[in-house]
Amino acid sequence: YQRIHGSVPRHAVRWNSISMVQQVRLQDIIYDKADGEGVAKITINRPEKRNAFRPETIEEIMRCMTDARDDPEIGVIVLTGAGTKAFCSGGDQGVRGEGGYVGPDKVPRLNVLDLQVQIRRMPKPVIAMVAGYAVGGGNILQMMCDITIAADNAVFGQTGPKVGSFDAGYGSTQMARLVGQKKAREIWFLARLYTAQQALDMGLINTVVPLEKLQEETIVWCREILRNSPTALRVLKAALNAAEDGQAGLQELGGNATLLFYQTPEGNEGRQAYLEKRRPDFSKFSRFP
Ligand code: S0N
Repeated sequence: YQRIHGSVPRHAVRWNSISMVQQVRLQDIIYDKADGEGVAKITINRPEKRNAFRPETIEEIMRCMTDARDDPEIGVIVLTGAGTKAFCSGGDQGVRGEGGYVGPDKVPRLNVLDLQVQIRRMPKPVIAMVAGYAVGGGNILQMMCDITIAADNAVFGQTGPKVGSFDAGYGSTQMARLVGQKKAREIWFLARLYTAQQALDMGLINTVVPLEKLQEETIVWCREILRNSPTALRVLKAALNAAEDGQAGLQELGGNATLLFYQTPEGNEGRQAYLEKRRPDFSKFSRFP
């Protein structure tokens, strides 16, 4: 073995410490927070490409999603596209290379998959506000959102099999959960486009409103959600995910149990005892039936 592969070098490694990570100026998206509303809005801003995403677009959306998640003032996140012609037309075929979509660093990526997971795990509701085309990876993004509000000009569908791409992850499985196995196979195998009303009828989206009412109706839904208990919403989302996400889903739901437990006197007794270097006294806490 040694003769063929040689020995592995054993010299000491030199670590270069990095104390700052890059800040990104938003180019492909617009990020807004509504005054005093608790709503953040992320708008894909490439209307000349029907809001197709490239790696930088996804990177920027993910940063803003993280910001909105960490902002205690934000309770709902709206994902949308600039203009009225498209929500998102999927991956930018102009930068598709071998192995993924290529950004300025020349590395091919499928980082939209990371965004799908981020939306899935977001502990706040994410609403897709869809005008125009939601096709390919754009349809998958709207499917990953908790709620979809569509304008009456919206069009949905998968184009992958026509352009040599597919999403065999959430893009297939989440679709089947939403519309059923037969319909999901039809959508993927025939790669047809569907009107907003057809999408509503098959359970792909939540509601259809006139285009000119899209923003207004979305804000009404946001306000209605924001009246409700944030903890109830986050645990319900985790529970709905957990039923389908296996160990990852249980981890998310379990995290919520820990979050709640940390807010109880029983949880705090353990921490306090450790800090005070004494034995914890859990005797006063009930053992519920
Ligand atoms: C959206 C369509 C139907 C709109 O038609 P319309 O209104 O007639 O406009 P066009 O004249 O066709 O388009 C206007 C300009 O925009 C450009 N453009 C549109 N879409 C794209 C795109 N996706 N990529 C690059 N450019 C786009 C047009 O080229 C045109 O530009 P000019 O004026 O310069 O010619 C229609 O545009 C359409 O069908 N678009 C293509 C839709 C499509 O096939 N999308 C890709 C599907 N695949 C994916 O999304 C894969 C995504 C992915 O990364 C992935 C990978 C692994 C696992 C999962 C996924 C995932 O799906 O998320």
